Amino acid sequence: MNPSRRHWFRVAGLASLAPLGLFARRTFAQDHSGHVMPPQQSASSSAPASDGRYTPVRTLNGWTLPHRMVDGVKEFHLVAEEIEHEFAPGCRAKCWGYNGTTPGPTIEAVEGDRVRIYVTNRLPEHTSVHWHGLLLPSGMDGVGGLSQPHIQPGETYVYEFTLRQHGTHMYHPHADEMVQMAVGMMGMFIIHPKDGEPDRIDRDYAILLHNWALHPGTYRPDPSVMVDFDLWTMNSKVFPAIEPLVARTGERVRVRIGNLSMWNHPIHMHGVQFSVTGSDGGRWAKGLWRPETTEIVGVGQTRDLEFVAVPGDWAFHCHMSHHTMNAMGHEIPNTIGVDQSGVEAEIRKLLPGYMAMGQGGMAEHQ
Ligand SMILES: [Cu+2]
Repeated sequence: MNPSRRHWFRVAGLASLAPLGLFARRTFAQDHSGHVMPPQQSASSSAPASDGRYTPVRTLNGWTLPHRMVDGVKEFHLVAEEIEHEFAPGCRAKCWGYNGTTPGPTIEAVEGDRVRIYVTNRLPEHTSVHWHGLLLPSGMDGVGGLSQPHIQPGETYVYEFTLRQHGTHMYHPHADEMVQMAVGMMGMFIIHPKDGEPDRIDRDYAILLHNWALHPGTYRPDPSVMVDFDLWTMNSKVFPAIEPLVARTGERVRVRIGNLSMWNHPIHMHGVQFSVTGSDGGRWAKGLWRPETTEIVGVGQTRDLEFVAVPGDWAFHCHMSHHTMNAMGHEIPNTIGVDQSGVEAEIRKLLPGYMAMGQGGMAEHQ
């Protein structure tokens, strides 16, 4: 077992620290540095993330796609392309994403807006973009071969529709889905209610859940894997690279969670009871809200969790423990309780750098 394998065992998956109530001085401006931006957006990237009618969503470890106004239409430009992605320091892979990142940038708009979204394909194969959960004309639904021709490499396709709803939504290809989603092509699409919200939201966070089959010693996620994934991510990051949710005591916090992985995730929050207040069906009427401490976010679903921040450092994680810790390897011998003294030296003669691990449990990997 080489050192990098050992390091990979140390990265934890669907877990984040949520130091609620701790005031941390930090900027909430979206950082676009280093991302590939289409020329027409570079010229107008000063477009504010919010038009003043809502609290902008912050995508942890991610960013929000700037838009420009053209004759009353909000114009966005997504570029599908291969990228180099870092899940955590020392854990990198060739992935596919949008505008330089996985997940792609969050698209944010307001109910009633008309949006025009250019999609340029810089992948080696065709693609499309499906606006998951959005109510729109069939021809804008983005299913390659059904509602539109596929977008061929080098082509730019234009989607245009009016937002008839609000809620937490997602986007992803509906072309070679098994491959393109397995290697990171996805993003969130947030639509704020046009009439505002009865309870002011102080902090609005967006997290997209995913899983990856990045086998030890490989550099591209394996799209053929259906269940035994190696990495479980929040916004394509694993602990400790996942940014914390930060709030001041008493602030109202919303965490929007989308799931485009291949598993359902019971998302558990320490320290508070949250209310489930919305989904891709929109923001729910208050009579439908329910208090929980764990909410299953199923495959293809979104959920909005809201709470008032209390002081402390709190964990926020998927309760599938293999997802929390990142399983990495599968079908390996169970060495717990096995005396491995002397084995390491013997195996190192054949495999230099081999490290015996797991006699007392998995904690010695961490
Ligand atoms: Cu999970």
